[in-house]
Amino acid sequence: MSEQRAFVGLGSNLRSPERQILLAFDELAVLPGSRLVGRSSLYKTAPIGYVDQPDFVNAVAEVWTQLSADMLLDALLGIERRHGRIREIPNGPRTLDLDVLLFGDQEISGERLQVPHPRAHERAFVLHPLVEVAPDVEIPGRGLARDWLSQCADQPISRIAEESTLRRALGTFVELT
Ligand code: PH2
Ligand code: MG
Ligand code: MG
Repeated sequence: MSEQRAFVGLGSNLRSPERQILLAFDELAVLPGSRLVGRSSLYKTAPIGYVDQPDFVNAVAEVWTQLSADMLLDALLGIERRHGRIREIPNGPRTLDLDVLLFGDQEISGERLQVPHPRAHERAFVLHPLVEVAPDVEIPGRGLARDWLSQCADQPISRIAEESTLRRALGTFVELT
């Protein structure tokens, strides 16, 4: 079975964002037909787009998967639902957002899925964790992800801690839903 190297963006700004992200990593680790091979640090980031909302916690996961991009998206939407995601304001506050950022070198422009994520290359909250887990990764059609970092230097972002450190600090989790 052939595997694709996919990158998933994680974001949360409601109901203990750090815990939402760490729990989502655990759920990504048991995705069928997939291997979670990389987890970025967690980053605190200022909201981009709709700005009247709390700061986000963002991260990126590297997943090698036998799923199709569509099946991966379905699995991610399932995880979002389990975190109580309710879609109200577009780009507004959310308990958990999971986006397919990259799927191998594929370019997909469907109704429900656009890959590479159309705004990935212009967002610090995507690029910093992405380059942390995959320093040489390319965004198809855009070139090296790291070469875009300087263009979003004005977007506030700070690394909170490595995942393992945060886990120790926050302890064992109870289900959030
Ligand atoms: N997600 C958005 C819109 N704006 N801003 C930050 N900092 N982090 C996000 O994950 C984010 C955002 C839409 O998905
Ligand atoms: Mg998003
Ligand atoms: Mg999304």
